[in-house]
Amino acid sequence: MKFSVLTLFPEMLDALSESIIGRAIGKGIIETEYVNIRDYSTDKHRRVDDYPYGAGGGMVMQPQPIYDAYKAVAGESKPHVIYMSPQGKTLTQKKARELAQKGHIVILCGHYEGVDERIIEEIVDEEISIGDYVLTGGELPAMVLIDCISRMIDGVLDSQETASVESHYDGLLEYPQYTRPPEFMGREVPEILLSGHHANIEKWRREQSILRTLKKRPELMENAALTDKEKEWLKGI
Ligand code: 4G1
Repeated sequence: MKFSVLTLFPEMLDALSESIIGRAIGKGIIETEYVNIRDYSTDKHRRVDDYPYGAGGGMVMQPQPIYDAYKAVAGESKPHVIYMSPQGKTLTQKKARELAQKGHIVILCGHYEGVDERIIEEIVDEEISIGDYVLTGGELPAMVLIDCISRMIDGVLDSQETASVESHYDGLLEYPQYTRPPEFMGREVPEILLSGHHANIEKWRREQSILRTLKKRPELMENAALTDKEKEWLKGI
């Protein structure tokens, strides 16, 4: 998988090279390129933004430098183009899994008041948001998207990590985790975890996952993968 990011702040994306993604880049499973849109400005002062028609304040990213940067990374092929935008559908694990099947993804990051609408019409296949809050630019959202998609690509996670994702990603929150020491500030690790009885531990963890999802994020219960037995058990609570 190749990710091409069109941005005014390419250095921000360098942080991705740390951790899991850095390892995948090293292995050659993932390729990244960060293209500075400003390098494609034809303006003598390298400007990439201008005042919005109709006034209203703020600045808008001009279409020409973005289009030329896109042409430079697209080459002859037709990559999948995503605009990180508050107007997009919120990113989900399902969407990340789907995008992990693409071969080349181009990600456009906005700044100021966003991009000229015509660039969205001309090159963008879909808009994706990472959530409903105000940010300065699309770079942090692009990094979130790349991290999330990369973890779904074959060979990025080792078999243990993949098993852990698969067993945990059933739409439920994770069960509580504990490590040493057995007592901290007078708080003890639940006895069952020290029992060594694996079947009981699995059952307890599953119950904890369901109960804390119900308590902390009840809206997730709609799409959670529960067995008929678990649904019956829940009715009793
Ligand atoms: C109106 C948040 C504006 C922000 C309403 C999540 C946010 C890109 C994202 C904004 C951005 C809301 C994202 C806002 C983002 C142009 C440049 C858009 C930065 C910009 C809820 C500013 N996921 N925000 N506008 O933050 O790009 O992807």
